[in-house]
Amino acid sequence: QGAAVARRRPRSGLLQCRWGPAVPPGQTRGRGGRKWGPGSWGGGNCPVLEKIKAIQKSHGARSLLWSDGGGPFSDLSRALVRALGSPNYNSSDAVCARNVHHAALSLFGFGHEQLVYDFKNAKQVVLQTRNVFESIDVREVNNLLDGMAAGARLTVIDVRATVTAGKADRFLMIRPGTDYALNLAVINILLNNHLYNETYAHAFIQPLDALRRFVEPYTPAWAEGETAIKAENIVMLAEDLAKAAPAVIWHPGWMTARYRDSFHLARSAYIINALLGSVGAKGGLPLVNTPEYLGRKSLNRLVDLFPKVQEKRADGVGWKYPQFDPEAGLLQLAFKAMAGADPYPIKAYVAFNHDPLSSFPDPTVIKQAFDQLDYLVCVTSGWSQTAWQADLVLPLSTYLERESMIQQKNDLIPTFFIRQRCMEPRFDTKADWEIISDLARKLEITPLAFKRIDDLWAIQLEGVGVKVDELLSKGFVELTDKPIYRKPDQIKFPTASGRIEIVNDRWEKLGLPSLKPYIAPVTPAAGQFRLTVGRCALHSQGNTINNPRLNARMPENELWINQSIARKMDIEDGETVMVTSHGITGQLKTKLTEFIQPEAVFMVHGFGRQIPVETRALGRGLADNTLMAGGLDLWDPSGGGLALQEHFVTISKI
Ligand SMILES: Nc1nc2c(c(=O)[nH]1)N[C@H]1C(S)=C(S)[C@@H](COP(=O)(O)OP(=O)(O)OC[C@H]3O[C@@H](n4cnc5c(=O)[nH]c(N)nc54)[C@H](O)[C@@H]3O)O[C@H]1N2
Ligand SMILES: Nc1nc2c(c(=O)[nH]1)N[C@H]1C(S)=C(S)[C@@H](COP(=O)(O)OP(=O)(O)OC[C@H]3O[C@@H](n4cnc5c(=O)[nH]c(N)nc54)[C@H](O)[C@@H]3O)O[C@H]1N2
Ligand SMILES: [Mo]
Repeated sequence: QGAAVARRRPRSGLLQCRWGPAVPPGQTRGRGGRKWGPGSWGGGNCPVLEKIKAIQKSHGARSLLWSDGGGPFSDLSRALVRALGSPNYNSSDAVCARNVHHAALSLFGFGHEQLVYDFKNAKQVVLQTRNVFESIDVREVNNLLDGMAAGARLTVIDVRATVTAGKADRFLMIRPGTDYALNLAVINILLNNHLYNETYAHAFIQPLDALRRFVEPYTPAWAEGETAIKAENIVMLAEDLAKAAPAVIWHPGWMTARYRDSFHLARSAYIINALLGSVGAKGGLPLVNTPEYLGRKSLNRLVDLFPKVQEKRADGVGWKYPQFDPEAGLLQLAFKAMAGADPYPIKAYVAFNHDPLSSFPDPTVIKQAFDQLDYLVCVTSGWSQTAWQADLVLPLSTYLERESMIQQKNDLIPTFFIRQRCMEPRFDTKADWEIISDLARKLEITPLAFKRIDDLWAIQLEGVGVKVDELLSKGFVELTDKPIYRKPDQIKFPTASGRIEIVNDRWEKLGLPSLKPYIAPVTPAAGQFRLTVGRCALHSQGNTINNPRLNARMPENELWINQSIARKMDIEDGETVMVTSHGITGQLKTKLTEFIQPEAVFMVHGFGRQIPVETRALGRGLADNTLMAGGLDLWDPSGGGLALQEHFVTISKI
């Protein structure tokens, strides 16, 4: 991969694009497929620095866009973007968890990461659109297995039988896109059959009457017609949950960029938890604890070293769309701004450890937006679809070859942890903090111009009361011995009413109803299927497909299709078929199974790589996002997440 190019060069090099041959007349310039060769890490003459400076000088500081995968490691990136005077930092979360994040904000006043899934102590766990044992968070897997060993019962609601479904006590195969109907019926049962926790509801939920009136038409019998799940099974599920309450988790979803009502689906899941009294409870969704809650201090954030940029964000978040959290923005709208120079031109873009061309729908349209850029930089540890289009690639050390910023995990036990460098980089790469510090030094942003990682750690830890040596020797420093669960009288929601807001004024004022009536999803036309997507246990998104060992085990994805339907179409198991959507066609091998809902087909995300240097991955399998033409415009107006599963494909024999 990228590193293979670097291998031939001395340690001072920098992968830098050289322009390819001139484009024949009549064709657009276009990016990609250029010749690549070494550059230098910069000495006096740093190309990235000069370019960014020049662009910001002629188009304003705001003409810089920066995106990454978000999460706890992005503090340094955010700080640099602020220091450069641009409001346009975006995470990738619009294609991941934005809907559930905003759903939590609208109900509780805090984001989804302020609640823990206490799998270890749960008695009933419902996983809806969650494949815990294949779409992995290691600690979560262990906790759920521990919980199940201690007797927790597992219900899985999915459009297909996953490994997680295979381990479940109850598997409910649902029609794709109808989960909201199911949840409304569950709320209906809880309220009408007095299965909810009245004391909790009285103390924490407002207004319950509005909710009661709203769910009246959504009976279990009605939901059966939508979801294809038997009414009696829906009732049984609600009753089982009520018996186990409050040690119940109805998971509100993680990758929730699926439908136009995913925000409301996530809200309904949270509301079910609230009615069962599990929000805040042991074995349910207790609140995380912060160091401040224990009378301690959080890590200092580097982003706070700089004043907030007052300029309006290019993606409209915070002004045109006041309902959304401006911390992460919505990248699809930043691409729109880039394409149309509206509200202003975006001329430089840094994709930091991030591959939007494989993780956002409609890569053709994104590439057209890239044509409006003067400069596209990718910081990456391996080739990616986006890096291939870049003007400059800065090679990043892999995680074992770099140390990282100290992290804080707010949890039942708030914890600090540190990642150390295990080995020197094999190739000519640098750690993320080294790359950013180098830039900062040259830009004279002194507070971020760290010479040693210890200087960065020292700023993070100032006044925190934890020594770096302790972190280095233990890896993790926990702030209490035991998990802390709050008593009900210690729970406060940071909303206007101090309670869980079933009706939220911020959204209502924008004409976005808090209780949105159910709209049935489009039923696929004859011969069509709804495209559903997800992860597999072996690969990490698209970035491991070319890894030799992982590629040997799983070189391509396959198309799950309902066996009875496939047989009628004369399609065999393992046969290569044409998959077409919006006029775009690809080929994929089939996997025939009874265990997928007949309206859906499913494929693992991340395959169908298209860049020649990834020799093993090249052209193997199919990229789901290429089948999502027009997808940048399909997003949940209340939650901001893209609706990646509002696309249909036709399958035909070759
Ligand atoms: N091994 C591995 N683990 C990972 C990742 C990885 O790339 N590889 N990625 C990580 C990341 S970034 C994330 S966000 C998480 C994602 O974690 P999850 O959200 O659990 O993972 P997914 O596989 O996207 O989707 C879960 C399930 O939703 C189902 N589904 C699709 N449509 C519907 C529907 O309409 N209704 C219902 N009920 N179910 C539906 C799919 O069949 C799938 O089994 O995984 C994380 N863990
Ligand atoms: N169509 C469709 N789109 C999706 C999804 C989907 O299921 N379908 N899933 C969505 C989800 S849940 C998420 S979180 C986003 C993720 O979207 P991205 O964040 O774009 O995806 P990643 O592949 O995790 O990260 C991309 C970059 O991380 C860097 N990287 C980090 N570690 C490594 C490594 O060890 N090897 C290599 N080669 N590169 C590394 C590389 O620069 C790589 O290009 O995508 C979303 N987009
Ligand atoms: Mo994700």
